[in-house]
Amino acid sequence: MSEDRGLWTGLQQRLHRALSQPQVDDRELARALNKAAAREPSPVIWLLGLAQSGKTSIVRALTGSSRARIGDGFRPCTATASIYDFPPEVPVVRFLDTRGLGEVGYDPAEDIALCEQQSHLLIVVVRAAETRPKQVREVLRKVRKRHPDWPVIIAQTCLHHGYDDEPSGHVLPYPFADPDWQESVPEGLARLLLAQREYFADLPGKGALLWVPIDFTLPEDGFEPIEYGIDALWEAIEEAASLGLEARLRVDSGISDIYSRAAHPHIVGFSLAAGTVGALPVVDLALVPAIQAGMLHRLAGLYRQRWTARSSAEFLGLLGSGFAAAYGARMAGRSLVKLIPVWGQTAGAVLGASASGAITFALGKAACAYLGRRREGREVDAAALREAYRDGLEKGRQLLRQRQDRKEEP
Ligand SMILES: Nc1nc2c(ncn2[C@@H]2O[C@H](COP(=O)(O)OP(=O)(O)OP(=O)(O)O)[C@@H](O)[C@H]2O)c(=O)[nH]1
Ligand SMILES: [Mg+2]
Repeated sequence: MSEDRGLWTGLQQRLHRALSQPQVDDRELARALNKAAAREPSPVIWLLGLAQSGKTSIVRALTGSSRARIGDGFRPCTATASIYDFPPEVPVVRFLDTRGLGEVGYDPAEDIALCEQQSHLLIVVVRAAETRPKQVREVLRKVRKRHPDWPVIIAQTCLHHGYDDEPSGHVLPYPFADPDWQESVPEGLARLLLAQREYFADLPGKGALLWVPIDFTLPEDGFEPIEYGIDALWEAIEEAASLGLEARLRVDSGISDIYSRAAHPHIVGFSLAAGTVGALPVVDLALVPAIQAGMLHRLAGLYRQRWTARSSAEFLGLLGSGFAAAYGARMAGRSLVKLIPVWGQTAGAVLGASASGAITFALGKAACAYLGRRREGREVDAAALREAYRDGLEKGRQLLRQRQDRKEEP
């Protein structure tokens, strides 16, 4: 255990050193992130739907990023599909958008193959008013033949186009989880949704088909809420793939500060990367401080600030010395050793992953507390910072544990 303590102290010293530089070593950071991405590729969500069916709107709602940024971020990855990494530098999720679907003779083989290489989730996107989407059904048939077990979410979009003529808002509370939903929604809409479900009824395969009616409108459309059905979509995503995506992308609704909301998925991405390179061989642990320093610089950017050597000194000073070492020792001494009876390679790997990831997450959350105060021109309070750090350790540990648990699932 004393060896462990030495290890963590060493890492902390490296972090101090990395942070005393005015800039991040971008090459080192890229090397670390690439290594992490190669070892632990992020899940892909495949959005299958015709042009203008609402695919980008789903990406926007799930990630909270702007339409323009999403548009700029998509890059071609197969002959007929493009991919959007979110967040771009440290993706916690990737969205595959099949451009070729509307074209005659579109062959989904290559897109299917890409999804097969990585953990995946298929979301079919169809406008509710389109009751017989033939092309989509044909492609889905091919996918299900090849992968009868893949669960599929079918998002039925643009619901209000199916509302009756007199002006009416969305039915609230969201009724579609209720088995008798037909009785509470406008008749015309119920007819459309059921017709569409019937049209897909004879698909091959036995994986679940999860139907999720949604309406993601613009504020000027005058519908409330503008992301109608988003909770149901999240639920379906977790049910279909248990990727833990909601925790990775969505911040507690209690946190209204837009900066810390925007920072959250970045912190998750850097923490998962640190967790991956922290999982042995020990030589790669040396990459963890590079990732942490990179994260602090990027977070400062999100808060429209610069992370300087002075920020580092102030931040680490307020955080108190020995934060990582103490944590490493605590982890080694307690929870994990109890969980894993034979202290061996596995334990070391899990410890390295969990601790590196959790510490990174905690540093990120503490940095948000620091940057948020500084942005408002307020004095930074050490107690608040340490509290954010402590809380972050716990949440970060959960995040890493969830990933570990998923890997151990049969
Ligand atoms: N009312 C409503 N409008 C939607 C919904 N989803 C998308 N839209 C609107 O429909 C249009 C197309 O939506 P996008 O999300 O860009 O659709 P897309 O599938 O990405 O389209 P392409 O990129 O052209 O293939 C936009 O004007 C959206 O604002 C929805 O659920 N309800
Ligand atoms: Mg689009």
